[in-house]
Amino acid sequence: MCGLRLEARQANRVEGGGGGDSAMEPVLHGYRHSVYAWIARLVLREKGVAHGWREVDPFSPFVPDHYRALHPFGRVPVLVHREFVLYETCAIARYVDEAFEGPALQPAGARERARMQQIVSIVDSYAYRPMVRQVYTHSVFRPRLGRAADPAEVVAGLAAARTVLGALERLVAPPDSPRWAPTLADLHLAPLMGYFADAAEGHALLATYPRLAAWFAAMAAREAYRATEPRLP
Ligand SMILES: N[C@@H](CCC(=O)N[C@@H](CS)C(=O)NCC(=O)O)C(=O)O
Repeated sequence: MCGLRLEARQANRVEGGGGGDSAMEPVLHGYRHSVYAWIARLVLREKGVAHGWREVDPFSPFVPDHYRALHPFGRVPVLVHREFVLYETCAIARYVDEAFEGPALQPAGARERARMQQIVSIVDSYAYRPMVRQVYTHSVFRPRLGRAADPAEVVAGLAAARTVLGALERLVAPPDSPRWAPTLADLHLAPLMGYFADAAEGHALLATYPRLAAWFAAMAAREAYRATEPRLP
């Protein structure tokens, strides 16, 4: 089941390792541009879990009823593993780490696990909206797709991002030892930071937080990050 293999896409299926029975593999329902779907794909990749993919656009007015049956809030992602249906990215990440073979993505100690959960919670509670929905969406995503963007959203997002980056500067553990291995906190934060740093303003602001910038450079260089990074048209 485990063992990382270079990405090979087939129709709506992603091979990750093991070469096992595809009917037994989990299927991730997600949107190609979603940062939360990216987190789930990054966790699956780091864990070395082969998985299928079903594309669903949660922003479309036509989210199908069968998808709403999986996710009552109509968001992405959802993981379906045999009869087990799971939504909420932090729950998906923990399930993938605990239900499959592969490298451990959660530390053993109580304090280290608490720090990991703290960073995941900061991402969900304080970082996603300003850094992705305001800065990235209005500086990168909308302009590149030819859609209307609001520069005031970028300014407001950057202001809120300063508090987030200041907190994370004190909390992240840069990979400065050979025994360093990513945790679910790193894998939750890296896609969000990747989108934020894709904006020129975000990139410049991140550079003023040296520990966080070093941490992000190391995360962005990982094979799993590069293999799962979404591409805009
Ligand atoms: N708490 C959810 C958040 C997921 C989420 O907000 N996903 C976004 C895409 S990145 C979404 O589906 N947005 C659709 C919408 O806001 O209507 C999780 O952790 O999975």
